[in-house]
Amino acid sequence: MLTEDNFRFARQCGATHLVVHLTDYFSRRASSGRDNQPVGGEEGWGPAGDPDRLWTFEELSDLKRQVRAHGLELYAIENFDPAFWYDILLDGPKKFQQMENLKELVRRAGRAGIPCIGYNFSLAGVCSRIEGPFARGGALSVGMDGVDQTPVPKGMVWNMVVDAGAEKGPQPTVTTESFWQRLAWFLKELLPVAEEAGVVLAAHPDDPPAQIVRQTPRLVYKPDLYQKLLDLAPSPSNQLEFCLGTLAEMAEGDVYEATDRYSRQKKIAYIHFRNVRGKVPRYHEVFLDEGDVDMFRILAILNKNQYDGVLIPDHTPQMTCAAPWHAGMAYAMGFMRAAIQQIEKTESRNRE
Ligand SMILES: [Mn+2]
Repeated sequence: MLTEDNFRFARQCGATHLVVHLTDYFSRRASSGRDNQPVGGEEGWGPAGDPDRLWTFEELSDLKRQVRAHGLELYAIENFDPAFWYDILLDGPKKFQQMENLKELVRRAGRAGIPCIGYNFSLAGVCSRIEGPFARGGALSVGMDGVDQTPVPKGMVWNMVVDAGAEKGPQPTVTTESFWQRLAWFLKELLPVAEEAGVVLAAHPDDPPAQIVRQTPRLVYKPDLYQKLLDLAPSPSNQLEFCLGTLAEMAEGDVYEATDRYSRQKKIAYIHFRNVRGKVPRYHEVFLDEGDVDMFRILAILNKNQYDGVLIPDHTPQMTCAAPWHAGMAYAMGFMRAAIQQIEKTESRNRE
């Protein structure tokens, strides 16, 4: 989707910055529309990328330049390809080599002028979701109806196949405590390199935020656990990819309180601006103006705490027309632009 037309589309929607995915989660869906959200199943979304084909400095800086030529800034890369770091997540034999590769990627991003990389430290990744006409007017979106506890098979991480030749059978289980230790190792190794490269590592919470999904532990399934992640490795490069939709789905905690708490600490690298109805284990993703969350109240909290970072629409419901994804994004962007302009107008009136 990183095409000239889509850069123009983003600019026309009022975007100033881009967050891009360089992992092709959709390769298996090539025939059925590449721009919808996959929900996967027991086989996940399909094959991950090539572990030996790291994104090169040239690719990253070319993309940065291309984006800039359209009046936009490339702010962040979202997610490492599961092929690059699966043994870091699994504590497998290739974790040391894969960590060297991630360090190299972080250095390349820094050198290319990309200040942020989003990640989600998770074995099962985004999974256990259903798809249906859940948003207003029957717009197609995703949700959850009970937690999938089918074990993740060997050779799969983050809902993608990283080793097609892996023996059959479920992955061995891991405790929540030892999975936190894997995250601690990841941060201890990568954060010093990120600091030196001028790159922020931004953690997405677990989506969906259930405590155990597909028999794997989740680390950030309630708002307080974001604090645990921050306190685990104090560093200016240890920040959050703050997903409002996921936070609102959490069975415990309060999305407004969390927004206040983490924006006050200046720990939000960027925000996924998304609305939902319901909570884990039963919720639906919906349009920004019809969900449980008062998005204006969120923006007022961010404004009070002088948040000046990036906000992006997360996934949106698909709209019934020739370009369902684009229409959904344009609708979200229009809502966001209007809400932000409203706050700016009120601010300047208050100053007068
Ligand atoms: Mn998100």
